Amino acid sequence: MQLEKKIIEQHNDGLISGHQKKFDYSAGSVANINNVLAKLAAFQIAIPSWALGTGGTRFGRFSGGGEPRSLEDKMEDIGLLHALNRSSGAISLHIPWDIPKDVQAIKALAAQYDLKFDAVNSNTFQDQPGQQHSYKFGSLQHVDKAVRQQAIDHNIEVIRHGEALGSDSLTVWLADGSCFPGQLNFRKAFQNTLDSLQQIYKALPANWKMFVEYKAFEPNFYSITVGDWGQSLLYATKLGPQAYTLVDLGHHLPNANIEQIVSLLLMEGKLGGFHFNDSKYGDDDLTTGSIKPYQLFLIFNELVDGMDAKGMDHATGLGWMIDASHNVKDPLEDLLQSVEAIMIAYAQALTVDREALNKAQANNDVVACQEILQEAFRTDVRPLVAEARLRAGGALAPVALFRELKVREQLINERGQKTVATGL
Ligand code: LRH
Ligand code: MN
Repeated sequence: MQLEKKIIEQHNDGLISGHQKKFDYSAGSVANINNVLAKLAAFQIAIPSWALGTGGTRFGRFSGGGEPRSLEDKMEDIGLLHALNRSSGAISLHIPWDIPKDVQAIKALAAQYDLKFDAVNSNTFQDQPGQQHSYKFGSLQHVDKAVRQQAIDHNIEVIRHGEALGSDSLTVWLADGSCFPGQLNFRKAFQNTLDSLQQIYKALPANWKMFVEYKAFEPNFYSITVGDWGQSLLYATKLGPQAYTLVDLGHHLPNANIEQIVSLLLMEGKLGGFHFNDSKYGDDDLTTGSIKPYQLFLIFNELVDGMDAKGMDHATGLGWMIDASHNVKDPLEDLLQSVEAIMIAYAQALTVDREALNKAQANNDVVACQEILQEAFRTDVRPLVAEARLRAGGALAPVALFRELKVREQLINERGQKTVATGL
């Protein structure tokens, strides 16, 4: 379903006067408004190919219908999101869930929907049909060299798929670890994993990055071999300059100070990118900003401060990706809400009065520090995000238009009620 420009213009015409009032008011309190709008327009968030269908848990899965049947359908859905909000201009593929049958056709489709290929993701956390060695007891950490080699070969194959599509980064998330004390020799597991990652690192094209994604627990529940930011940083540092850490917001133990982790990884030049989502307990993969919007703002506050300190371009300096799973929401509406929450947190961080904050910090004026930060967090920047979207040809109210057009109903008519998308 390709969204015509005139449909979006008609939608905007109906909302423009209300929007203009709100925008004029908000813009009035923002110092460098055109710079903020330009940065918002340039900021693109990659949509995970594995999160366009209904997710589920071991207790149940409740499909909403009209799910993508193929990579082509997935690109059509992301193309629709991008047409609505002009901030979803990239797709992150997961291999083997999304192996392109016809690379040239897929690249042509990407151009048609104005989509780029972000990081490609390997998968050594599931056994594929006909696979010689099982990953039950791990992959790159495995005690058996043959299993490790199988996993190394898979990651190199993923790089080749990415190269063919024009991607320039590989995300390696390992479920490897143990479920019981005594099951694993931590030092051998680390060394096997490092040796294996070094084999994969050697296969990286010169301009590629490798993102080492850490996670505290699940599906192993006693230890994970890349279990936290420190371990991921250790691997990335030992691997070399093309290796970085990847921060999935849901992969931390309760109450972890993620914004502090982000500021230090950025300072060290070893922060590669993000998997945005939200959670209250574990790796819940909920809508970004739906549970802890202040934490999301604080993370972007550290990102803007740290990237400016390094002279990094906000839009291209790091990998901006969503990683979510939709149990009760329409997958596309959920993704529209996640992108909106990320853009709002970024816009709020861009409006922080950094000079005043630095001065207050230098004076240990704790109250003033909080006042300055929360002034930005409590500023309604939604009209700024909407204005950037409007100027980029997007819809003023993406979720409302998605519903007005009865997109899900149309997809169910086209694809059926029972289609199941590959992915989580
Ligand atoms: C692991 C993870 C990883 C993906 C998977 C789909 O929890 O966050 O990034 O490979 O989800
Ligand atoms: Mn992730």
